[in-house]
Amino acid sequence: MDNQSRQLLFDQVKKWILEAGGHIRDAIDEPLYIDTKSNPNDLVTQMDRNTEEYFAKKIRGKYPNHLILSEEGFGDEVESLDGTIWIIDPIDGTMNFVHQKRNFAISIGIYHDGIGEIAFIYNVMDDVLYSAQKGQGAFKNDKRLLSLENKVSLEESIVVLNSFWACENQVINEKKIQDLVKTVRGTRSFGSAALELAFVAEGIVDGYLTMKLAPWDIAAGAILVNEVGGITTKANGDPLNLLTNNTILSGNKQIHETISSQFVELKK
Ligand code: 2AM
Ligand code: CA
Ligand code: CA
Ligand code: CA
Repeated sequence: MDNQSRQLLFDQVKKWILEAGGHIRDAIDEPLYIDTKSNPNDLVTQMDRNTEEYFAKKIRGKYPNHLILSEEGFGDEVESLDGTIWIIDPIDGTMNFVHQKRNFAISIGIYHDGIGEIAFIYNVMDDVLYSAQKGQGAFKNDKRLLSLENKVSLEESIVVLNSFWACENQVINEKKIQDLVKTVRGTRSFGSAALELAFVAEGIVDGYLTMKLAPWDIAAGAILVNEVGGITTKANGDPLNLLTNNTILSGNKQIHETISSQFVELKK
C-alpha cells in the first residue's frame, strides 16, 4: 500500500472509530441485552453487534473490495490474507463493558496481503486512541510513543498474565508460569487483550503472555507493538497466524526472548 492511500484510509478509519466510540459512550447507561456464547462467562451484548454492524456497513459502502474478519458475524468468510482485510473487534473486553462500563476498546487492524498497515485501539470511556501506520511509529492520541527499552531485566518488569495460566491447565506447564510470577516485579491482568497490547506498546507494561486469542484480539496490537520496536509472536516464538487462534507472547525483544526460552513449556 502506498503512503498516500494508507494515509487516506487511516483518516477514514479514525473518523469512524471515534464516531462508533461516541455512540457507545452515549448509550453506556441504557439497558444491556446480554447473551452468552461458548460458555456462561463468554458474553455478548447488542452493543457488540451494533458496533460491528456499523463498521461492516460503512466499509462495504465505501470499500466494496475490502474484506472483513470480525468477531460477531457481520464479516466475511476470510480464508486467506490476500487483499485488504479489516480485522475488527467491535468491543474487546465485553466482560469489562458489562460489569464495569469501562476498560474496553474497539480494535481495528488493517492488513494488505498479510502486512499490517494500519492499527487503531480505542479506549472508549477514557477517550484514548492508540494508532499506528506501518513504518511511521505509534501514537497515543497525538503523542508519539517511544521506542521500547530493551534493557529492562525480568526482575524489574511488569508482565500481563491471567492468573488462570498459573493454575493447573491443559495448555502450558503451570509450574513454569508460577516461576515467572515469582521472578517478575509484578503481574497485571486488564481483561482486554487489545488494551493489554497497547500497554505493551506504550511501555507501561513490559510483556504479555496468554494462551488463546482470536485474530481480532491481536491484529491491531501486534502492529502497534511492532512500530515501537517490540515483537509479538506465538508463546513459543513462532510467527502469528491471523486466520486462527494463537497463543501470544508480546514485549520488548529481551523480555520476549527470556520468557519464551525459559518460562514457556507447552503441554501439547
Ligand atoms: P472479548 O472481550 O472481545 O471477548 C479477556 O481476557 C480477553 O480475552 C478479551 O480480550 C476477550 O475478548 C478475549 N477472549 C475472551 N474469550 C475468548 C476466547 N474464547 N477466545 C479468544 N479470546 C477470548
Ligand atoms: Ca467475545
Ligand atoms: Ca476480543
Ligand atoms: Ca469482542
